[in-house]
Amino acid sequence: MSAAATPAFTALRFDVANRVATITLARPDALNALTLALKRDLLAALAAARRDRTVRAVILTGEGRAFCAGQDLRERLEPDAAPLEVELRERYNPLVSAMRGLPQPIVGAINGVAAGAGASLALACDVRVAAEGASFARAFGRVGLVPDSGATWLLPRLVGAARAAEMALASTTVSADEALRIGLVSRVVTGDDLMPTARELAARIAAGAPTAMALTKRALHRSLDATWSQTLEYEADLQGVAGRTADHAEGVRAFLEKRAPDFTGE
Ligand code: T3D
Repeated sequence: MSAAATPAFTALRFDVANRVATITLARPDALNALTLALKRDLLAALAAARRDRTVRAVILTGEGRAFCAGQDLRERLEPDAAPLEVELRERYNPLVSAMRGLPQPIVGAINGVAAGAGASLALACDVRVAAEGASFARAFGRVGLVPDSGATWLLPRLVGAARAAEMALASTTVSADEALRIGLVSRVVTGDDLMPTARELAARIAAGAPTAMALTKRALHRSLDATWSQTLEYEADLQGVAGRTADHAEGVRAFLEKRAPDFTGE
């Protein structure tokens, strides 16, 4: 994609390098709380990543000491703020749906606290790696709200019903180490190692055949609410699609010729 086609972002940074798009929420003074501008930018950044055929994986992270503190509560107090249900249907739901529907897998580099809808953004990533000082705070209860942006669906599926209920109802904050123990993240590393680790994971994803990666993401998502037999059928359908790609043929040739495959996305 040419630089001219990249939208101008005011509340985040969007960089593409080595087939990986990095989206950095950039309102550090407000712990990257989600304003209208940031939500608009994030949706546009996901669309830009989707359009860019060179992008094979995405990293989502935050600038400063927080990943994202959820809805910007100052903006909520403005007289023309949309009713909550409208805000959810028109902004938050499209955002987390765009993350889940993005063909390229998303690595969440959880650099600090992820609270409220910020935690929901983290949950909507495909892979999560956390810095030692990061934490997950449901936060909704403290401001008299219910978990949203897919949290009540994703959380029990990721950590089980009992822990999800405790986090959601008792608004307990989960440290990075606890998040690793309960399966909310797959790795915890030092703050200095966070972005290198996220880039390494993204590079491993980017080295895969793009169609296979996109279909694998789709199958993993679909399995969360499908039966065993539906999953077997779905895997067979997707394997049929992957098996007809040039990348599959290239992968087999590369294996037999004892060399690294050159996947083109075809
Ligand atoms: O439209 C809709 O509302 C839809 C629904 C959305 C769902 C939600 O996301 S509801 C949940 C909203 N988020 C929260 O309730 C979290 C609020 N923040 C906190 O609880 C704490 O800030 C943290 C636990 C995340 C971190 O605490 P701490 O002590 O490390 O930092 P701090 O001092 O509280 O915050 C630092 C600054 O960030 C501070 O600004 P200041 O005083 O230095 O100018 C603080 O006001 C600001 N900030 C933090 N979170 C938000 C925020 N500003 C606006 N909105 C925030 N959510």
